[in-house]
Amino acid sequence: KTGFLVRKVHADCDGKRTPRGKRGWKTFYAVMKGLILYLQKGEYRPDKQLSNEDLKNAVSIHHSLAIRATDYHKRPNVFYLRTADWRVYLFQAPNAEQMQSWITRINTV
Ligand code: I3P
Repeated sequence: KTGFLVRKVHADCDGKRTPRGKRGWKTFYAVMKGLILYLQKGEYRPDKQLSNEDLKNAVSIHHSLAIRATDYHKRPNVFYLRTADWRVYLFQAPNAEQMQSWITRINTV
């Protein structure tokens, strides 16, 4: 599965609140490959190589949980992703259908 997602980092490893200055929303082209969600910055091309920064932004989906962010009202179509090492991301999908599709895809790998 692929598509544009806007990401906010809420908690780092072990659930520690991500500090100010690193909590802004950023747009990525997301590519789910096996148990990894790759987040590519910049213009999307199918043949584009992942940069070192892209690799750092990759999220391990193994034992993670995606859930609709019903308590977050500032943006629509947002879901939480909590990873096995207790990082927490918010992801905004382009529409409700895409949001649901990402949630299902992440939770059924
Ligand atoms: C954050 C940025 C986010 C905001 C967050 C800020 O600042 O403005 O958009 O989240 O608020 O800390 P920075 O880019 O300097 O990290 P919201 O859009 O959800 O308000 P927060 O600290 O209350 O999460």
